[in-house]
Amino acid sequence: MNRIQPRTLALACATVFGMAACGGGGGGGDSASAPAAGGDAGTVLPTPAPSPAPTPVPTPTPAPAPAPAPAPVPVPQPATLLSPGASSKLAGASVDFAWTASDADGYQLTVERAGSTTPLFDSTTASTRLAVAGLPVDGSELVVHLKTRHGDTWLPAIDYRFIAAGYTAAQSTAAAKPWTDPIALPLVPASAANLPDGKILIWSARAPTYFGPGPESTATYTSVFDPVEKKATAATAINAGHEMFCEGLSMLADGGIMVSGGNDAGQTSVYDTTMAKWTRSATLNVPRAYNASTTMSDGSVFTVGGSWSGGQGGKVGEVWSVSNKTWRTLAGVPANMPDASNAADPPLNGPDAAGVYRADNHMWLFGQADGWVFQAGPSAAMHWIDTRGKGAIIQAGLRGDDAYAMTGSAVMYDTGKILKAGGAPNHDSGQAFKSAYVIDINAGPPKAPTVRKVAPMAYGRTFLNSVVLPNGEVIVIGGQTQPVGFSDAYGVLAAELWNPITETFITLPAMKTARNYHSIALLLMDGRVMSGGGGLCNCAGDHTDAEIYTPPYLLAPDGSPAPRPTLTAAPATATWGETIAVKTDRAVSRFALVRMASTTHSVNTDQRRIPVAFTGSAGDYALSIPSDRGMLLPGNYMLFALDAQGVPSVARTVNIR
Ligand SMILES: [Cu+2]
Repeated sequence: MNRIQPRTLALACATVFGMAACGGGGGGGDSASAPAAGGDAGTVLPTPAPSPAPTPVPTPTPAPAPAPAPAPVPVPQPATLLSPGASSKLAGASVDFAWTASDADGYQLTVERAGSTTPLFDSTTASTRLAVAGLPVDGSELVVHLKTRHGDTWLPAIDYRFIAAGYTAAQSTAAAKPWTDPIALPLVPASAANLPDGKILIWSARAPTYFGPGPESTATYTSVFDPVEKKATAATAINAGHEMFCEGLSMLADGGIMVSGGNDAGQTSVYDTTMAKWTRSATLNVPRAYNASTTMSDGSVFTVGGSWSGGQGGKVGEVWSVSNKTWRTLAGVPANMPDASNAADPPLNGPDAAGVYRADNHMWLFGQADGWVFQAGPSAAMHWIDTRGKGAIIQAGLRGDDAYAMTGSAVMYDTGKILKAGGAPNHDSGQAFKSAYVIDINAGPPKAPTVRKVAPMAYGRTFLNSVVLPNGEVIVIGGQTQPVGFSDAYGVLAAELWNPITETFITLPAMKTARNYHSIALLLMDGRVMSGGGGLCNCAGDHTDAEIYTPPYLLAPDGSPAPRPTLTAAPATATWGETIAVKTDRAVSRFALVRMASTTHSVNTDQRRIPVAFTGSAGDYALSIPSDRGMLLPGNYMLFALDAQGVPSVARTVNIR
């Protein structure tokens, strides 16, 4: 280094060059400034003469020589993913992952489904790229862990999230035959319910294709449909003094099916699945039809609304007590309120053009814990209903910018998360809505839920049916772009499939038959979906048949039937908070409970899909049954296992109690 002694430099400045400015050099000791003086430390300067003697310059304290800089120790750096771009949607089942080199000795790439620790792919390499094949193409969420090894040390993984590619055309739109041909039934299934053996109980009204006055008086025609054999039993007129048509429907804790109200308005009937028999239950305090009902966490049932029969207005809430088997009126839960009260305290009823006759019909009710019920619509305002004591209605805010949406649908596709789709401005008129919303009630009662508007359906639909699949997807089926009762006009034949990760719909192939007013749809134990009925009018709109849809998740990417995991052992009953042992014939990635359901008139307050956390591997699993009785309502459930590709097993029936 060109290091100059400060004193030498100072003298040189003062005595030889007389540069006052040079004085500054004396105070420093900063070697960096020294060369600016231009002096050469090795030059011998001439002795100055004559006097005066130079003023001594104070000797500055020399700065300590800095310690030599330590040799840099390289800090091992983790590799970072270069492609695909983080959070992107993958292009297909095969993806090339590439990352930075980072002077490392090796890398480990692991791909998992979100929420699962069963790897879809797991490999180490010295290369900075890996081709991964066989990833799911169901639009689900995937997590990629990239680990880097320096010598013997693995650095912590860096995690990336991706959305799996969506279904291939062969799965979603070009499947060879996703819908069965229409399967003949002995009646119009205007109502239907899952039975614990996988069959479907269906019924019409006092005649197989007609309701209302007639010589059969109060009979109801019923049948049992076997979706595997594609056969239904002959229609049987059961005479429980109850025309179970346009009724409230709820699945009870023991799997029984409760029918409240209907065309003769005041009766309640229960189907006992063990005895395969209908029995008369307690009479309602308020006769009603087009009411909705929901089971609650203690097994009691709440119903409200229903001015279609038994007089208009005043269809106050009632609770059927599971302990004393009678109905109790809730004075604090009116189904409709005078218009004057509406602005500040919007009521349960909507502003239907037909008045309260329609406006208090078909509410979307979700039973919760401790006597609470969430009412998601069809009114624009949502409500929490407290069924304890005399009952109370608590405002839960508006459903975003959504309007009153009569005969739309609302389905709980994940714990506390509800997809609302479609509906119309009136029961019998207006253009049906395409819009969809996600409502999250996980904050619990009486807090207002969060609401997000999500991408709409391709078609406006009213009188539609929505069915949640074990993977959280929701199929919307049928319905009309304008409501016209007992008619195939304006019917939408193409179904749509909603993805809960991307929150978008894709359009599915069309069924053969319009399924509008008085149609039903239900999930089957084998993961397929039944769509049937429509009409019940002794007219051209009658459809005494059903079609069964095979959703894309049951197909391999090439459209062929996908290999399915099998649930080989599961208990028949389970209770909240319990850990149950379950066996499968291969490794699986997810488990879900889907509640068995009853449905009529686009209303299905039973179905809900509750994912189940688990531990274990390779076919032996311990499932943690959720402890929230309000989310996991009592009753029969379909337990599904889903493999890494998202293919569901055939379900096993588990009664939660
Ligand atoms: Cu009806």
